[in-house]
Amino acid sequence: MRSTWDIFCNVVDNYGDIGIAWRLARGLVKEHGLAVRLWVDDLPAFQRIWPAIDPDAAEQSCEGVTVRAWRSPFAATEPAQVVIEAFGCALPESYLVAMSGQSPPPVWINLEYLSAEPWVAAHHGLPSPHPRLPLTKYFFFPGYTPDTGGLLAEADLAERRAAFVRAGTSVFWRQLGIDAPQSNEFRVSLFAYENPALPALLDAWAADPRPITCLVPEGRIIPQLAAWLSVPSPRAGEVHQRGALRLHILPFLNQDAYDQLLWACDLNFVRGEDSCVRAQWAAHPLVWQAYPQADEVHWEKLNALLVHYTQGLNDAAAQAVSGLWRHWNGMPDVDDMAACWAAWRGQQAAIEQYAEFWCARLSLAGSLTDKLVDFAENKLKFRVFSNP
Ligand code: TRH
Repeated sequence: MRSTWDIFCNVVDNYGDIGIAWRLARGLVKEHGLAVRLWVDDLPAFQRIWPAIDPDAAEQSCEGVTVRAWRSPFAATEPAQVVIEAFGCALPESYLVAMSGQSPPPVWINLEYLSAEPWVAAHHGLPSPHPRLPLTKYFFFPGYTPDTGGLLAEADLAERRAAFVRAGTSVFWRQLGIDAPQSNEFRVSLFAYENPALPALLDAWAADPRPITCLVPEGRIIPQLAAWLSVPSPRAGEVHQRGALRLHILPFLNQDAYDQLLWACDLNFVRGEDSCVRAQWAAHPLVWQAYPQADEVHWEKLNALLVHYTQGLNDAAAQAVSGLWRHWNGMPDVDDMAACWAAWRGQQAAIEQYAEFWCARLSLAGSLTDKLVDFAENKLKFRVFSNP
């Protein structure tokens, strides 16, 4: 019999939490035939990445997933056999008590944030007993190596991307209301947090010898763009030209269309967690802006991914990638943006070639969805044996 799963997602800010929870929920249903309920405390945020979501519905079915509004107080609910707490969101107390009253209790897993830091593998899968209730929570760490929880990727992702590339991107651009690229044009997508390095990057693009088109889905970076362009807040559909740079403001896309944008661009500026992984799966170069944290903790995450990502690049290309990523993340002791961009441009061919290789290599980490199902099912089996 297929197991039942509850995924709890508390949207802290931005779209990464719900983006990952939704990707996982869809994968569990589509690829493993599981019965999944997804509890979300901010349905309007969910609707931005998946417009079919009704932000007012207490319960709805979408892509085979039962989506429930996570409201307070939490109505009495029979817990599922597997309970996923996304990113340490605290489960409702009444639900925890209901879990502890079940025999055997559910398999309880905290899905952690992704990091390339070396300590991740040692912490993956560790148990933590609840201080009061007879429950054990397990920590599941996504990661870039086979000894971690792996990375989210649909089983047919590579195939869909290859079909998209084979078909050519002109239909996609037309749907967005944008001309197909000219032969010497360079296309960049830009998804970013507010960033003091942005004006210098835009200056460098405006001065580039080749035309650069930058596609910006509406979001947190817009006020800075407005300031640089000296225009009132630009809206989706607007186009602005400054020197070699043509800027298109796009509506915020649904998650699948955003993937296509990453596949269609030559370079993708991404942020946080989910878009960073999607850009790596896109097999094009990327520049990652880590989610800013207190005491610059995110710089460690950035360096860890850089070490991992650049290990197969030649020295000059590795330096060009590191320089641009580090400057974009405000790290000290890096050249100015104009020099970082020029260095990156100088190594572009090697970096592009490497992105394909990296994408293929990434699969070695394993599919997070498959690993999570194996992990939970092993625990479910063990529970049956230890609770006859
Ligand atoms: O939105 P984010 O900044 O999310 C962040 C990080 O995940 C961070 O780790 C977390 O701690 C913080 O939130 C609270 O970036 P991320 O992770 O890339 O998530 C963005 C999601 O939005 C992703 O699923 C892709 C999706 N997206 C669209 O669906 N359409 C779009 O147009 C764009 C730009 C993104």
